[in-house]
Amino acid sequence: MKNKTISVIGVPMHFGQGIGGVDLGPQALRHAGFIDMLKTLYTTVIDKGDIVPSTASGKEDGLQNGRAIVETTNEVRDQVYEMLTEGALPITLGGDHSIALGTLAGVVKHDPNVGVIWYDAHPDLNTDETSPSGNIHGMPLAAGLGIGHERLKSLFTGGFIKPENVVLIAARSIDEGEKKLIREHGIQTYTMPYINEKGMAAVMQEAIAYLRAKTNRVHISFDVDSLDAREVVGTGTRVAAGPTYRETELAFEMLAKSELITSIDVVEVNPLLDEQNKTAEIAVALTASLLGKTYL
Ligand code: 6HN
Ligand code: MN
Ligand code: MN
Ligand code: MN
Repeated sequence: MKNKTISVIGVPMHFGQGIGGVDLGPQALRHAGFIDMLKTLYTTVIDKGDIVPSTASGKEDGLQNGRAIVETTNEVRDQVYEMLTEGALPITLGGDHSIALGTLAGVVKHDPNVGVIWYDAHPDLNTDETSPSGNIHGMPLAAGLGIGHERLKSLFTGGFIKPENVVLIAARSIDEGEKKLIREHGIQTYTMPYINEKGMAAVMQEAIAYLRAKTNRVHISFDVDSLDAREVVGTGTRVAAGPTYRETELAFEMLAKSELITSIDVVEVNPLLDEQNKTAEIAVALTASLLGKTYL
């Protein structure tokens, strides 16, 4: 058993995209045994329950539900920041990926040099101007870097993430505006063809060495749509040709051994799209790997 305190907060919010049910993500993860899993690995697990999101605010100022998302993620930022100052490892359960506006704002307020792993089929580097959908769940990483709508950037009361401290893993659905941003800022991006060519172990070795050279604290934002579309039914924006459960388990075990991970998001689980809560179960098992579960 490890001694560090784990603190969990649920954010049952769906305003960052249009499909209902992702707001049931925290409940689905809890039903799949998320908290019990943590208790098998850590002596102190604090479940702070779920934040109550604001009510839908509609389209204002060019952002769909922008006000509701900013109000809700303000609270996420404050909670995550507080957990970090207390020395805990915060885990935030989504909800759609817009909740990462709050977690990124919280982790960077605590450590301006924090690293970020974006384990996702998508880079989530759109702005209100480049987004093909207008959905804010495709924008949190851009805002975290200080790019995009003022209203989203205003959450970052403790500064922005450094682009050189960000690593994208499993990206394979990348919009034109996102490509431009990745090139302009030289964001370290491990796309699927690169992972296929080198193998996941070599890629993770490279990613870990890259981050270790810059920081000793890394936030991982784990979007379950990172996994191959065939493996995760319960999520709203599935993409083919992704890493398998097995490859992701390997990647996360390597991250556990690196001892770099200091905060975690688990997002985009939608039990209404799922079969028998399997996506939540996979997310629970993979988070266990990330936290150092061993088989023997
Ligand atoms: N996610 N790039 C697309 C968009 O609408 O901006 C998809 C975003 C998906 C976001 O999965 O967190
Ligand atoms: Mn508060
Ligand atoms: Mn995402
Ligand atoms: Mn995604």
